[in-house]
Amino acid sequence: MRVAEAVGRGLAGLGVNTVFGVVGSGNFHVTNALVAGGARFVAARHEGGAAVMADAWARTTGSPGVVTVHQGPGLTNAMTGIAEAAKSRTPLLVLAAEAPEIRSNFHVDVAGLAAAVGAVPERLYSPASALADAHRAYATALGRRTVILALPLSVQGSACEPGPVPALRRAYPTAPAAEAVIALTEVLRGARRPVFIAGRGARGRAAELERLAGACGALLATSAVAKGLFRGSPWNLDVSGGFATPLAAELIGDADVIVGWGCSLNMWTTRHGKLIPPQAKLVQVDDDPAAIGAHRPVHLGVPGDVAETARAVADALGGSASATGYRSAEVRDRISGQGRWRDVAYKDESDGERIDPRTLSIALDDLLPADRTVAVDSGNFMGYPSMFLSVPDEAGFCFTQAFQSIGLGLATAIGAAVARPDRLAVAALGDGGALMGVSELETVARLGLPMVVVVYDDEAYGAEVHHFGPDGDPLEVVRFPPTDIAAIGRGFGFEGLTVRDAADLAPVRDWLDGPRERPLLIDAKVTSAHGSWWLEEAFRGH
Ligand SMILES: Cc1ncc(C[n+]2csc(CCOP(=O)(O)OP(=O)(O)O)c2C)c(N)n1
Repeated sequence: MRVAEAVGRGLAGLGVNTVFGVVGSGNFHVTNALVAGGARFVAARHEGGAAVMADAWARTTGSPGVVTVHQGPGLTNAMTGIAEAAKSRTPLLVLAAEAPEIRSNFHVDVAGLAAAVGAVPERLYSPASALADAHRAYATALGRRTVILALPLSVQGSACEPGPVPALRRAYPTAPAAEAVIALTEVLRGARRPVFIAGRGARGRAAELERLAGACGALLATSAVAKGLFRGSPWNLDVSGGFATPLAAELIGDADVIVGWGCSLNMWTTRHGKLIPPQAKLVQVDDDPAAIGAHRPVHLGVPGDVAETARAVADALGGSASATGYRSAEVRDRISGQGRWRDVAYKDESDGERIDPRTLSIALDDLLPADRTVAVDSGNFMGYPSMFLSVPDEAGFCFTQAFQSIGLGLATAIGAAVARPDRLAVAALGDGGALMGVSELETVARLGLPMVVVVYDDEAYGAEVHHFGPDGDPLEVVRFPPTDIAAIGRGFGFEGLTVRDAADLAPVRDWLDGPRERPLLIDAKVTSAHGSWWLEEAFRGH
């Protein structure tokens, strides 16, 4: 058997059941071997899209994503998606064909590319070690790393004797130290207004955190990437950071203890620290000790798994303990009345020609089924869908924004849709991001995904317009003539709808009630008189 086939079959044997990619001569055999081993192959139209789809699939399923690319340009095309995954600590395995000969026109320094974006470089060293190499690369990815496994063409084409694939070593969650549990219990026992901010590392651990929060009277918030985690709790403040409601910002700002759970507490989540009151004790729980204190100095750092730590501290507080803490009837009523962005009054700036993005988002929130996955691209518009579209749980929000690249939103929605075909995928894009990632519209149509793509179309790189406009800088370089994006969608096989007014959304109802055989693209011509209020905050990070 050739190495390429043994590696593909071996990875399928480890449980790889879905692979994204663009196939060329260098990854043809390994991809087909994965398919022969039982995996589904999802063809993307651009490797950047393929990498992002695999990333979003991994975030949505919790299992490592796999993407396969051709040597040279196949890998360089995928690099932005790989960088996003690496910065997000997505478990992702990139199967990258490699032309190691220095004179090959396909040659690139694969390990150098991996290192440059924070991914782990791995390779098939020889026919004899190939299966063990692939096994090691997959196990590393499983430990929440993005791994680029170089597949040298000469090794791939060599014969090998594939032995049995060893089972993956089971990993157990890290228990917190007993002293740390005592220290955190003491902090929470003394807390009068505690707030929990849960991040990516808390996904899937809402039950343990809600139990502990009940025992100490804490309010619940998340970072953007964990939006949806506490959906349904009357104590849910939703997202902390740039997207926080005025009420969430006020209540977090009055906290006396803030505990970050699997949350880096970075500049986005804390509004550059402004959301964290100076008098509050800041605690961070994370299974990666290097994450503790990385962005903000903390009063107490607890290395440990989020669920294990929450369980241990709840037990220490007293199994069925329940404290009032921050959970007064008044706070509950305020959250219920003002806890969502749509509860905040605003002046509708729609003018018949262009729709206010808030009005658009609220109307879509009402129209679209609650069982949805929302994926958001980057740009001035990005807060509107993030803040106004509710999601059913943390798997219902896919936010590939660690690298702050535009153009990833559509592929994100595809990966999430493949992972959760039971939910309606909603891709929320700016016109700039939509046109950058446009090739994957064909993938949506070809796969028959019942997706709604909403383009917040201001005919500009609005983020730049609103950033530089107030200084009187020339803006021709960031403005564009109108594009009929609905017609572009139709060309790819979508139903296309242009929206200038809330009434123009009526066909969305018909589409939802129909067979949804073709995906729907909504080109919403949005108002753009001024920048969004979270944008200024975002630009402070530049
Ligand atoms: C790959 C990449 N190129 C450039 C940028 C800089 N940038 C940030 S937002 C933005 C404009 C995005 O325009 P659009 O998608 O239409 O959304 P809008 O800001 O208009 O809401 C640009 C060019 C980026 N973040 N990523």
